[in-house]
Amino acid sequence: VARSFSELPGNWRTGWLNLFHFWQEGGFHNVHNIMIHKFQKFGPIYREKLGLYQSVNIINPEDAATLFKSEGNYPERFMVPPWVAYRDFRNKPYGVLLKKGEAWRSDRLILNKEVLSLQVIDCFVPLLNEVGEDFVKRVRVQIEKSGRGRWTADLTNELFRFALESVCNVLYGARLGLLQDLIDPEAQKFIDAVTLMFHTTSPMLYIPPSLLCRINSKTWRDHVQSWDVIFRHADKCIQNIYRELRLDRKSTKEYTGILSSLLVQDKLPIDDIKANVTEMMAGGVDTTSMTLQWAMFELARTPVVQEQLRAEIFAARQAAQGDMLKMLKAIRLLKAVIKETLRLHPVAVTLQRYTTQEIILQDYFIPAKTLVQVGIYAMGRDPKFFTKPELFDPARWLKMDSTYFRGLGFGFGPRQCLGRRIAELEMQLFLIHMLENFKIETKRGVDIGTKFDLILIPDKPICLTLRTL
Ligand code: HEM
Ligand code: 2DC
Repeated sequence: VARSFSELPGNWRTGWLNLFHFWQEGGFHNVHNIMIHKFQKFGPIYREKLGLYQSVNIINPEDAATLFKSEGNYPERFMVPPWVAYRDFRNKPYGVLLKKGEAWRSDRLILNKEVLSLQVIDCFVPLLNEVGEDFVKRVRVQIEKSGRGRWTADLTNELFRFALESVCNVLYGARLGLLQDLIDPEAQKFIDAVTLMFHTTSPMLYIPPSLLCRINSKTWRDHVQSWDVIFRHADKCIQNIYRELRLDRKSTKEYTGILSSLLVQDKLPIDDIKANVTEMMAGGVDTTSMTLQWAMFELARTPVVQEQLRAEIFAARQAAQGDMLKMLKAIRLLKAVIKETLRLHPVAVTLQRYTTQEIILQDYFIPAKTLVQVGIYAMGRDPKFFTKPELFDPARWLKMDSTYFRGLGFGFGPRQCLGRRIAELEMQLFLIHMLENFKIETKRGVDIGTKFDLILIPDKPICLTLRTL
């Protein structure tokens, strides 16, 4: 018979003391390393308490499977307190990110059809493809300017602009022009606001929403201002499309983006459409751009893999004869490159679910309504689940005995990432165009670590060189 919940290893009896230790260990930027350390100390399951929040943490793919198979039709993850607090403070509606129960499920089913389903994602390909091509043009201009056949830079902001341009093209069916030299300052303000919003979230992660606005700290004020900019700018973009649609300026045949589909369908109230489109616009900037930056960095450090990938892309291009949909079906290694990048550099340090019934993990009873976190960053770097985890070896995904519950970068099940298909296509098309045109290089021996800023990001600027092939 399994052991009881109170027998779980970990220092879960002293919540505030733990928060203090956590803080001392540089915790707010080091969550991912502290977790690895705890799994080493306590084994594959431990219980912890930070401030008021209790959780059980697991690392084993089999345990993740047990958790997700029991999640039911209304899975709930940890609700990031400052995000909830902002919406309550300003009286803004929730989108799927923060909704629960039936309200979440009905929104989510409508959105899935427009954002995730196989029928609709083919429509995204031309929209994302043109943004990828424009990024290449922009790099070419920079290379010509340098007069040396190469361009060396920290691409962070360039990639933010690429990512926002991409997600807006599928949301609104319209270009914002962010890959030109002079861009709308409002768009840059939006980009900076999303980064600041994430950055100010992490220190407030374990403070309950009800307390947050009352303390009125600088972090909270910055956080509110960031969301204000995000909501205001998204609202402007949405209004533009709404107006155009009412004037009926758009043709009815061509695909004109997620927002117009949702408006024309009229299944979701306008406030819910707005809330969800705003979440997607904000969720589409730092996530894909950081993943692409890591992917290019890893490809630069492993030229052999870069050459294999380029060969696959050239062959796929040849075979597809200009048919992009066909080409995307012939790039197995590229898809593995993205999985491998997310293994070493996941955006989310953990996946979380509240249990809906009692389950058994590692022979311990876990009661219903417990927050269980799957440490996907720790899992991706553990030799028990990936041989030689430190190696960037995308081909491992094509030859592994089992990838069972190991590729969890976008989460799992009905609550998985809503933007997954957009993100995957956007990243595939970007890398196709970049590898067809440039060699990606980086200085040898520069080690880049990871920093927790709510999402995981590089701990220092990554400098890349793009060289004309
Ligand atoms: C949720 C990862 C890009 C919008 C999530 C979750 C993860 C994730 C791990 C939680 C899933 C779970 O709990 O099972 C990523 C990664 C991305 C990415 C790795 C890119 C590399 C995007 C993009 C969008 C987006 C481009 C917008 C179009 C969302 C939303 C949710 C979500 C709205 C909440 C869904 C819900 O609660 O129903 N993402 N994401 N993400 N993501 Fe993404
Ligand atoms: C952060 O302990 C660490 O995709 C916490 O596009 C647990 C936690 C809960 C939810 C996670 C969050 C972490 C990281 C960022 C995620 C978020 C769910 C969605 C969000 C993974 C792991 C993200 C980046 C969305 C954000 C959309 C938003 C800007 C509107």
